[in-house]
Amino acid sequence: MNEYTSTSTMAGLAERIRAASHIVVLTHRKPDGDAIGSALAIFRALTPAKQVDIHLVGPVGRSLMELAGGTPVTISDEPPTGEPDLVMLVDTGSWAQVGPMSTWLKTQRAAGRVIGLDHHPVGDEIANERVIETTAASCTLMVRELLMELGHDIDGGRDGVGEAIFAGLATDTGWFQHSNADARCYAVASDLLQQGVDRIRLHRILELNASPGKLVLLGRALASIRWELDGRCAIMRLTGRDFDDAGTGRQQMEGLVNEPLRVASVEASILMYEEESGATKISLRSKPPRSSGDPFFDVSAAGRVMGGGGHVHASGARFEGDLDAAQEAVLAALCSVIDDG
Ligand SMILES: [Mn+2]
Repeated sequence: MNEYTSTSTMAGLAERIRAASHIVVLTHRKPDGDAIGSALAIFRALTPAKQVDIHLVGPVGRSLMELAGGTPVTISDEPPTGEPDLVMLVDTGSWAQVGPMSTWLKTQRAAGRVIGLDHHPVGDEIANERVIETTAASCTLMVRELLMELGHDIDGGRDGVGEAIFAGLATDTGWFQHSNADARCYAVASDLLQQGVDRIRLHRILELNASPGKLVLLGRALASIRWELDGRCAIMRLTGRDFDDAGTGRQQMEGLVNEPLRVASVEASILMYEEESGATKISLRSKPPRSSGDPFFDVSAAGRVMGGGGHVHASGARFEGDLDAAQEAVLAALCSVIDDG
């Protein structure tokens, strides 16, 4: 794998945007708050001066659609129609994550039209020019910098650029709790609040907006916990039956994987669920070390062992096999990367 690092600068990307009149914004499939926040911020800042199309591969949860508000988004597995002169890929740089957009993106890459902004440590050669900042708490922080480079003010009003940036920042840091919520993150959050961003409204939209079925899933997930590695790892599973009973489909699992981290002994929490295909999706989370320098579970490394990836404390993978086989594989992957000191 080539090194996944910056091949351009914010000024370089800004130049590409200045020269463009029709921009398509893409992100990873199953977009989260940061992915959508990044796309919304770009749209809100650059229109109507430019034509911007946000093209998402779903599913997209209800709360994220509410976040989008009046900003138009297309949700489709089919590639965009029409020929943009620039494609912006945000919050991912991985072929696996763009799914059904891959073929279309390859033709855009061949035409030299793709620029990328990402804060993940692992990715592929998709963007012709990219800026990668793995220390950025959210991709929306990077979008903010790019927009400021372009001379845009960050408007804090309802359905404005600031809301979109704050939404990505808040959701990617677990509302400013995760280890990635550094001083820069808090400083930008403070600036956005001063611009008038309504964090109470955003919290309600993003975090207090579930259906009753979500609690059914939470109950099933908690009831399924198996304690492994002397109680340092909790593994939960959700079956197709659980999704049927909850009436949620496989769309309302945000946050469930974090629940076992409340337990003192737990260093890593894993949520596995059955896909319709029979494969198993796996989410991994871990606690930061007690003190800096102490050992912790690097779930990004564990995810990579399984062909997935992510951040050191939040990652994911997909396993071709049932829940029992997936559990065996993910535990083996986790054990292979534990620094037991
Ligand atoms: Mn992100």
